[in-house]
Amino acid sequence: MRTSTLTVTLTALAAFLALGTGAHAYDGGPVADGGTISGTVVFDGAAPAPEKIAVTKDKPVCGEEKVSPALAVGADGGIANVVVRLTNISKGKPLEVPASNPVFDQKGCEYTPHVLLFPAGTTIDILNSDGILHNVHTTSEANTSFNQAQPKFKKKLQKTIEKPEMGIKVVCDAHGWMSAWWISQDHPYYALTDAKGAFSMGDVPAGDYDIEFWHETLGKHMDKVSVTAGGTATLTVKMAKK
Ligand SMILES: [Cu+2]
Repeated sequence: MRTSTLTVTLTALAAFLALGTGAHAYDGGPVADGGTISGTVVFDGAAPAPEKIAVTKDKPVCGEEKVSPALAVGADGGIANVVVRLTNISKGKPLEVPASNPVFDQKGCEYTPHVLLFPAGTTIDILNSDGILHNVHTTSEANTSFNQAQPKFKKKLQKTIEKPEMGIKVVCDAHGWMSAWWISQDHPYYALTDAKGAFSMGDVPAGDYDIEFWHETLGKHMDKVSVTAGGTATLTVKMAKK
């Protein structure tokens, strides 16, 4: 009697703990006859002029002026650097850490790329292509934040981001205009819009999905998309200033 009560209690406790940690294992494997989700994210309204920032330090390397990378709207209204991801997928192609590390470079006192997407567990090669001191300062919640100086002789740092996290902000305390975002994923169905606002993700199992669009200054937009076997679902999404 006492043993079975304990067993029931422990089972309930285990279920409670699993809920409490938000554990939702993603199940990766072969996808047969998957579909594609592609589309464009466009700015709703007249495209704002790119914001310019006067350089106050290290001008021989950084230049006189920088264009803010925060909101880049192309000629046809397409918005670059929008993170697109499915939010309710639990099964599909495997999530694999890239065979070669993604590169995050500091060149001309700018980060390239401005938004970097990668699977959780990825090691990032952080380069300093400038002959001056930068520091890499991240603000994380799920992962460990770090703030590391990268002098001109330290051409490469490596950091592994172990856990999924949407939106790790990266800044340089020496150059206030430098900023970037790292997005660490818990499944492989994500994409980043290009300079024309276009994105595409493939091998999506047929089904109905919630799809999220996130931009650092425009916020979040949620939508729904239905994928058929071997088909292509096309979305056009508008995002506006909040
Ligand atoms: Cu810097």
